[in-house]
Amino acid sequence: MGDLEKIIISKKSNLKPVWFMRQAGRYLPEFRKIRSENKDFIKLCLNSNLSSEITLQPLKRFNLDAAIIFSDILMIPYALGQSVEFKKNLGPTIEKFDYERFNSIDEKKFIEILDPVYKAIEITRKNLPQEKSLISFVGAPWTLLVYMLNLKDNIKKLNLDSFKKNIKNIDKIMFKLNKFICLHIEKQISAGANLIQIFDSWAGLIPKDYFNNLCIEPNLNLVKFCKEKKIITICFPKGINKNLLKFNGEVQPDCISLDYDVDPFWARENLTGVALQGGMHPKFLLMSEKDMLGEAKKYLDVFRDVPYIFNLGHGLVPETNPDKLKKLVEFVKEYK
Ligand code: 1CP
Repeated sequence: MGDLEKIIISKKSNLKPVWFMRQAGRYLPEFRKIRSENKDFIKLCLNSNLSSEITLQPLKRFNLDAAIIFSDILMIPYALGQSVEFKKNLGPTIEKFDYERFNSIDEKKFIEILDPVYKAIEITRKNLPQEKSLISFVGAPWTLLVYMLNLKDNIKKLNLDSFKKNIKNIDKIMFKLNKFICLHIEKQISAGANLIQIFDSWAGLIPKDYFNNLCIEPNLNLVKFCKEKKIITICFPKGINKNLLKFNGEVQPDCISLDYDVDPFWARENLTGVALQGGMHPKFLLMSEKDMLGEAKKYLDVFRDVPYIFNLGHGLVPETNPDKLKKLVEFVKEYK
């Protein structure tokens, strides 16, 4: 068992494991090399050997406690019939949602399309030392919907009365998404992943009146499913700030990943009975070493006596210098 699982299950505070969101990514020259030779991002995610190699790249450089499988939350919409394209520096472009096509995909077809992801997990687990954890992940239903239905720019136009009318078949879409996200979780765990992070990266966009329906309930459904299967969960509902108190009380995941807007002192006092992770702003890795380590010390001091996994408040940015990251990992490892 890796330190991540130990800390989450036994709520020990003497271990301070470390890993980073987007630790496999564009700030690493060895990733950029593979990426430049593989222009189609989805195809790259579906190349089990390369995806496994990319997953392990940061662990060759840094003394990290976990690997996170190189994939994307948008693999689910892709397997549910929507084509996805990643244009340089633009983020993902997704084909217009087609309900009939979405509805026509069954479990067999879905698993067939995503099988290379499960193979990549198998290969990676075999090549990863026993004491290192392998994290798999999914996007939460709301965050997937933001991409699938292109909601990011239209969010202000939505209001409580119009939402259900505006988005035809929303209940059916949510139902099917939940089912297929659970399936993807289960298949990733069977393939050898040790825990699941649920990314609700756009939870902060949810209008207040929908918070229960679109954040609490869908995350609760996923966490309940995982608990039944004894799967460890880390939830990352980004941007909900003090609503984390309600989230923790009602969803009760094993671990909550904090974003950079959450006050760490507030989190320590208010988010109890749960392991905590992350929080430090990724921009500190672009500052002087003194500023970066000073901020890291702040988080380590605040969470000294609680179960805490060192990480950031969001993913590493492409401008991050790998040597700086190495210093940060060493600092966390030496912290007493
Ligand atoms: O052009 C490139 O090289 C692609 C950049 C890239 C990478 C390296 C994308 C496109 N996805 C990934 C991998 C990825 N995505 C991982 C790999 C494991 C690791 O962390 O090292 C993970 C966990 C994700 C998850 C993901 N994808 C999230 C949730 C986390 C977050 O950042 O909030 C989201 C929102 C996505 C969508 C996505 N995929 C890629 C981009 C640039 C985005 C975000 C676009 C946006 O801001 O809307």
